[in-house]
Amino acid sequence: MTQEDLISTNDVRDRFSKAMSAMYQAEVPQYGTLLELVENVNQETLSQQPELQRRLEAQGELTRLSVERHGAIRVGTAAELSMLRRLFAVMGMYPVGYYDLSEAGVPVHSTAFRPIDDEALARNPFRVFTSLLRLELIESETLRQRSEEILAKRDIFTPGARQLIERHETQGGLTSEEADQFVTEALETFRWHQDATVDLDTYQALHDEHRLIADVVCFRGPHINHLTPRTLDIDEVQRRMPEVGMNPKAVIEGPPRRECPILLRQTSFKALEESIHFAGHAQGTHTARFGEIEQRGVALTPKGRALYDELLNEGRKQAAGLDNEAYQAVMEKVFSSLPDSDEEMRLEGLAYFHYHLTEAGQASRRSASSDIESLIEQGLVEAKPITYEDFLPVSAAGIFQSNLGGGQNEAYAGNANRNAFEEALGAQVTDELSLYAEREQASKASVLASVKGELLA
Ligand code: OOG
Ligand code: NI
Repeated sequence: MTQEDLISTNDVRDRFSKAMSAMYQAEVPQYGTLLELVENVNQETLSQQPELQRRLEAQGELTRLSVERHGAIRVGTAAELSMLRRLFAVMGMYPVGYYDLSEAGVPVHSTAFRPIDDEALARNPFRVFTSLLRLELIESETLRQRSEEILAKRDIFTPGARQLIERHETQGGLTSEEADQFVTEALETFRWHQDATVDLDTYQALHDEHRLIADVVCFRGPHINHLTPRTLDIDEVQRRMPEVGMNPKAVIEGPPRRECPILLRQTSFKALEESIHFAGHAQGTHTARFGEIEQRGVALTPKGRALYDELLNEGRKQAAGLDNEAYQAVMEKVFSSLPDSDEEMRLEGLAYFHYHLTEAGQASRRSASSDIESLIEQGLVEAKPITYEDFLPVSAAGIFQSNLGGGQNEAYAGNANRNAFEEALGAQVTDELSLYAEREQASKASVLASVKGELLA
C-alpha cells in the first residue's frame, strides 16, 4: 500500500452523494419527480438566458448542475454524532457552523458537515445538515429516560463502516476499492426502515411530545430526510410544484429574488405520510421525508449579515400569513435597502469576494500599484462573488416546521449551547464566516503577490 493507491476524499464524497441520490429516488419516487421538474426549469432558464448559460459553462458549472447540494439527518446521541464526524471525514466533510433550532421551538441543535477548501467545493459541494436531538429539553422525565434506553440499544453503523472509517484514519485514506465498499456500508446508516423499533403506544407518546422526537428515537437509524438539488429559478419551481402533484411549503425561505442573489433561498414539498410496521404487529404511519430545492448567492460579511437579519425580521413581521406571491412582494420591498449590485455590496463591505487577475492583468507588467481598488480601476483585477456554502437558522426552522406539521414548542427556546454540542461532537465546529474572510484575504494576497512578482520580473 502506497500513498498513490489512496483516492482523494473528494472522490469518495462524489461517489457517496451519487449513491445516496439513487437510493433516495428509489425510496421516495416523488423526489425523482422533483428532480425532473428542476431539470426542466433549469434547461428553460438556460435557453432563455444565454448569458447565464455562458457564465455557468465558463465556471465549469453546467456539468454538475444536477448534482445534489445537500441532505439532512437527525441523530439521537453524542456517540452517534461523534462517529458521524469520523464517517464524514472519510469524505472530506467537516463540521461548519452551529445552528440553534431550540429558538424556533424544535428540540435540536445542528451543524453542517461540508467540504471546506475551494478545490473540494468546486469538485462536489455536497453537505449534510446534521441535527442532534436534545433530550435534556424534554420535560417528561419518563419519556426522556425511555428515549435514552431505546437509543442506547441501537447501533446506526455497520461493522464494515466502522472498520473502513478506522482504516481511513490509520492509512490516511482509502483505495478505490475500499471507497466503494465504504459507500455501500455507509449508505446503510441513511436508509429508510419501514419497521419501527418500538410499539405504537411508545411512538405515539413520543410523537405527542414532539414529532421530531419520535422520528429520531423510534427507528433503527437516521434515515436521510431530504435531498436538495440546485435550481436556477426557485420561484418557477415553487409555482409549478402543484402541477406535478406536489404540495409546496407555504413560502420560499430566505431573501427575496434579486439581480445579485445573496445567501440562500430554499423551498420544499411537504413530507409524505408513509406506512410503518410497529412492534407488536400494529400498522401506522410516519411523516418525515420530503424533497427540497435551493438557490445560492453571495456570502455576506458580518455587516451584511446583520443587515440581512434585520430586514428578514422586518419582512417576516409585515408578511406574516401572506401567500408566497404576496410574501415575496413584501420581502422585495423591505430588502430594497440592501444594495442590489455586486459592486455596491463589495464597496460597502456587505459581501465576500474572490479577487483574481484579469487577462489584461496577467499580461501586464506595468502596474506599480499595490492597491486593489486601483488595480480594479485599471482593469487588471476583478472581484467575483464568493458563494454562500452554509445554512440559515431561520430558514432551517421554516423547513423543519413545515415538515413537522407546524409542531413547535416555545418552551424549548433560549437554549443555545454550542459547548454541549461540541462536546457531543468531539470536536469544535468551524466558524463559517471566518472561512469566507480567509478565502477573500488569501485571494487578495495572491493577486498582490503576483502583481509585485511581475514587476520584479
Ligand atoms: C433539516 C432542516 C434544515 C435546511 O436546508 O435548512 C435544512 C431537517 O429537517 O432535518 O435542511
Ligand atoms: Ni435542507
